[in-house]
Amino acid sequence: TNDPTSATVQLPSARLLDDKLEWRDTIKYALKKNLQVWCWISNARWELGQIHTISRDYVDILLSNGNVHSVSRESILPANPHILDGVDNLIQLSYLNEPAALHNIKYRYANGFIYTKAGPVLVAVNPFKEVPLYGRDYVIAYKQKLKDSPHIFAIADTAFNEMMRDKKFELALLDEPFCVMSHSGESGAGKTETTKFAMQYLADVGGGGSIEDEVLQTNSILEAFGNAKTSRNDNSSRFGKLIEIHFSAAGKICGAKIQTCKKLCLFAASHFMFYISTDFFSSLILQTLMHASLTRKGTPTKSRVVQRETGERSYHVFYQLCAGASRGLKEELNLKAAYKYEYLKQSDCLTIDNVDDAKRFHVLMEALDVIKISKEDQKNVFSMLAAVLWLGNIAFSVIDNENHVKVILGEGVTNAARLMGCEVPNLMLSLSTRKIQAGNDSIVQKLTLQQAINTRDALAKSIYCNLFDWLVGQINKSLGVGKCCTGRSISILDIFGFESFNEYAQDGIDWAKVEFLDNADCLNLLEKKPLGVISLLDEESTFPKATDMTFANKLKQHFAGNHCFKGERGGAFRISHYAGEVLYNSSGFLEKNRDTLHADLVQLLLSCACQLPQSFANNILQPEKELSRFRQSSSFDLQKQSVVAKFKGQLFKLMQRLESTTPHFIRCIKPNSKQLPSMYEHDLVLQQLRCCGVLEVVRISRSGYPTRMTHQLFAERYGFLLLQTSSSQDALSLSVAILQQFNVPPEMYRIAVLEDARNRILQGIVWVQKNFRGLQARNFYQRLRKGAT
Ligand code: AOV
Ligand code: MG
Repeated sequence: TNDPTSATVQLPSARLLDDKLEWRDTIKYALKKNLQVWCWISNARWELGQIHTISRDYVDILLSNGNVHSVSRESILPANPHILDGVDNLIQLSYLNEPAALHNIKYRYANGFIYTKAGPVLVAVNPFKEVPLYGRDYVIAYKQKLKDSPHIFAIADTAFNEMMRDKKFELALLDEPFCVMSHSGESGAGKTETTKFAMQYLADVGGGGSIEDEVLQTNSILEAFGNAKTSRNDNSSRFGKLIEIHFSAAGKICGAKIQTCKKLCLFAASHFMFYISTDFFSSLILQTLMHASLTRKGTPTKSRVVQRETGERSYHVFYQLCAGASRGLKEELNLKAAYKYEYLKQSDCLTIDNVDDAKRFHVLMEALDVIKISKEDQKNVFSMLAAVLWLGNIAFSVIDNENHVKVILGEGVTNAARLMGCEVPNLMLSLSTRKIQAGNDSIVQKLTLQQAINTRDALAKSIYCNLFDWLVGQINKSLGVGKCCTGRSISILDIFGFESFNEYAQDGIDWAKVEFLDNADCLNLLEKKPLGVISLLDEESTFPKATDMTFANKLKQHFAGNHCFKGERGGAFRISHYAGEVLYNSSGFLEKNRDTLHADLVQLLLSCACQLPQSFANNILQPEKELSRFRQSSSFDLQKQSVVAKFKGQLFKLMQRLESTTPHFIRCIKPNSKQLPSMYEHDLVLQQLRCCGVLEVVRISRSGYPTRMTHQLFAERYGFLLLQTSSSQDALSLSVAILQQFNVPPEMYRIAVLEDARNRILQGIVWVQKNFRGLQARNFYQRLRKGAT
């Protein structure tokens, strides 16, 4: 044949992966027939070779350099025939093992195909350069179904069509149909960019109204305020967002809503495990969120405003404002260059290569205009940013030998006070003293240097955090979904990426062992009431005298015999999570969980003449007011909601939402850690594929018979191999004759259900999936799918 390798016998893959013996038989069979058999040899990394001879324990392999290598049978895996190089979907691979999947993705990447399907998941490998895949021509090609190669546009198109179809056919059954595109991936893998491409596509197919431009412009605002340069990504999202895009009955964009979850904190995502079934898609979401949360190490993202690693920046908007504000605005805010501000200069990184902050500031202002944020509100926003910067320049001097301090009267405090609209002495007092209630009296306590610094930083962080929330609120108001409640929407989830691969590696997690385990024990450890980690954290947070150490000791005491828990020296402990064991350092846990702004500072904000600080204070006070109303009306005495409890609530809602939708998963892959084009680090990619379970998805979503050909194609392709001309000419008989001639045992192939019957059944499945919700339907769906192939 022209391509002898293509005649490799196809075997049921699921068995192949587990059953090496069968593969050996196949090798012998193929060698006897003089066919080339390719395999992967695990040297330092997987290498492709050709099997020369096979003996009882050893296999001789011909390597590409011409050497023959003798290896043990255990150290090789079957390789696919070259005809399968670069297939669109990993499902199509005959042999689905790690080297095969890696090779396929790499092969495609090298040829400019950054997208590959892995069963239902779209794998997107970051090109780290502009690629000509997103022009109008591509949009049109996908819209008109002229192209069907894997692409984010194809996913967006499917989501759009599903959404339109649902409403038409299943109006009565679904109250709120919507599709989700969910991203996962390491920091810098391309989630945010992919989100924007998906939005671009939807804005195009749903365009024609006036609002799609506004929807797209939200990205500039959210990125300015929510993204920052980190060591892994120059434009790293520091918050998670769910963007809902709403459509009219005619399929035109009519509004949008943005939900953010900035407070992803340490354990929160683990809570998810409690709510979700073992359903595979949920597991993916879970993994995504869990990674995200674990790697934050409990640092709420707002802390970036006041502190971060060297070489990283605070939020883009600060630098943009300093670089791009007009002279008038600069004078009004008494704004200096970025390097004059302690909060900005401390990490030794003020600019980003190839990024013009001043230009970005103008883009931001335009976006604010488009979203219809009034000029006055814009100025208020900038005042708050400047106030935060000036707060950072406030210094203290020690006044006694107990390390108590007073605020140094200088530029910092006068500018901050002016911008916030409060009295300078008030601000000075709030930053250096604290009122404490003792019975009916209140005592004024002086703060030590460290306490004063913490207080100042807490105020700065709180202002920034509230400003962000306020902005999101304004955006949502402006994009007003209320006006067009048709129930048709597509949501895109763009989380922030996890960053601690290397930390995981240090912790000695063997990613190969990560499987979809039953994690009930770990859940119990975290969730159980009143003696789970979370309950204990909440409880400890309410004791004024408790410290991180007392919390850690309590855990050690309670979980001494628990196999998911391991106490470490100091305040550290380990938990065996779903994905592996993670080391936690409890320092800062209690403070972060309390996450409250001291009452004195709330009062300070409330006393401000400016509108924003006042509304921030009211925002902070609001839940407390509601709670006290609730307390009065209820027999339960609720604790003030901790961050964990609050976040759990948020996530639960999001989860419910996700459970009731058709999810489309996009898994972004970072091909190298240097953010460079055309560089493919094998091990890095493999780690990412492993830890998100891409291979498992493919294995599950394809049947045991990976290579599917129509009878026609099979007969055409292999018909000439027939030694005897068959009397019958129909494709099916020819195919069977070929298989029989080559002694392919019947259990190795199956005459597939006819293509159109398959399609009919698959359509039925879609119908089933849409009409029943929850696990039952999904199980049913999976069973049906298996049956159909
Ligand atoms: P992330 O969202 O996954 O990281 P980004 O979407 O910010 O990652 O991507 C990082 C960088 O990779 C971008 O700034 C682009 O330079 C480049 N990039 C990504 N996708 C593409 C693409 N399709 N075409 C061209 N360049 C791309 V984080 O937010 O840090 O997790 O928390
Ligand atoms: Mg991002």
